[in-house]
Amino acid sequence: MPSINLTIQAAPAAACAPELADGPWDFDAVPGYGPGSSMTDVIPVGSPRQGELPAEYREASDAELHDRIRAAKQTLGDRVVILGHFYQRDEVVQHADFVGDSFQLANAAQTVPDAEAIVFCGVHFMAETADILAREGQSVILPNLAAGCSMADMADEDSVEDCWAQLMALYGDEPDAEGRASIIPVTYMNSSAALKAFCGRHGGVVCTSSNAETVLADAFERGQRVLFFPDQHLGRNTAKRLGVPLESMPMWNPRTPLGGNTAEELRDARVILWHGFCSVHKRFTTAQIDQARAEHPGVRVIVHPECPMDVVDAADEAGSTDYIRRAVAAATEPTTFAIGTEVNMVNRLAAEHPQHTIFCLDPVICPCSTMYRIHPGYLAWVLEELVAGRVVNRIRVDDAVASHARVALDRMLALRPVPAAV
Ligand code: CIZ
Repeated sequence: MPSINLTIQAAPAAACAPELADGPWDFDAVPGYGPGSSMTDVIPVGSPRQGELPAEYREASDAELHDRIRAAKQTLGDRVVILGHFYQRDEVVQHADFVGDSFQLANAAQTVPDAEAIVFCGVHFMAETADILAREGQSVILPNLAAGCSMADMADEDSVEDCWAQLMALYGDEPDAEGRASIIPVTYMNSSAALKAFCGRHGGVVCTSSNAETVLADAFERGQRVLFFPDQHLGRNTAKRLGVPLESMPMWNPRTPLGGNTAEELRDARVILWHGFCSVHKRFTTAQIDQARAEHPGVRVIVHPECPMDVVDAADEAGSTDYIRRAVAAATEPTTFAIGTEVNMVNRLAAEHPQHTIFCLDPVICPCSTMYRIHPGYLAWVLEELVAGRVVNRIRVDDAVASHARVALDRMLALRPVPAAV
């Protein structure tokens, strides 16, 4: 199957940015998320930057890099486990021991107890989660430190603390007559370890896109309101499914007093939505769905719940990456699927299920720009460093942060376990 890299080299006009044909080291030196879906998002000052990749990796051919990755992996054996996120490019995923969503992968690493190193081919918050769940003595490695997540970066710890202080001043921290807290913080898995720890400290919880409904329903039983961050769309789509009216879901704009709301609006709120979004899923529109339906009568449209509400409402189904993967695998008759999620995952599903017609709802190839930074050159480098006895690009979460974050993760797991990686 052609990888994103090859597709772009073959048809640059169909890509959203011509720099996608360059190696990531060409834009690693420049501030910003790099070409792709989040290229216009503002990168926070102080975001990790990747140092220069040694020339031998930048200059190696694709074939040489793959040979070197395979050889290093063979030398390391069970001492290393490579995790590939669903959104990762195929040139990298072909070397992964497990493919899955972020939480599935963090758990999958624990099924290889002899692994001293977990190489996470995903983005920064995913490597942090893997480190939180890793056993003593395991190192989690992110092959390119500049692989962040623009959505996770939209909710930084200081802004959330500031928001919380304003909400506490408004609501107080006394429970109501039924014992419900004034507000419960819920963070999406796509957030920093510091925010997961914030939730752990304040009676809050983590959710994934597969269990958001269960987690929110439980938070409504324990609290009068929910502060949901960082993805407004997952929060809105999920709360709407639970019957919360849109007028009870004000948006919180950080650095604006009361998030840009009146005290009365916030008192009446059921869910306060953080002003964050995923730049990949924000690209999907109802016009694309209309076009898919016009061109492919009978098409089954499945979108991710990080898409805007009108897109989720116009689709036939909405669900997490794992839901989408299982829905396609379960279709017994040849089916046409139009899928609203990251293009690498959609192309992989199309290659794995040739009996179906599967295409991405967005006709312009615009991959997740931060995932895209994990190039085989970086993977070869971190593995060969391990062979030489050196751990580079280690992601470490401070012990105190990790223990509070684990509280919020455990609250989530007590509600509903997450399915395993493949
Ligand atoms: O948690 C993940 O890996 C992401 C980014 C989404 C999902 O639906 O799995």
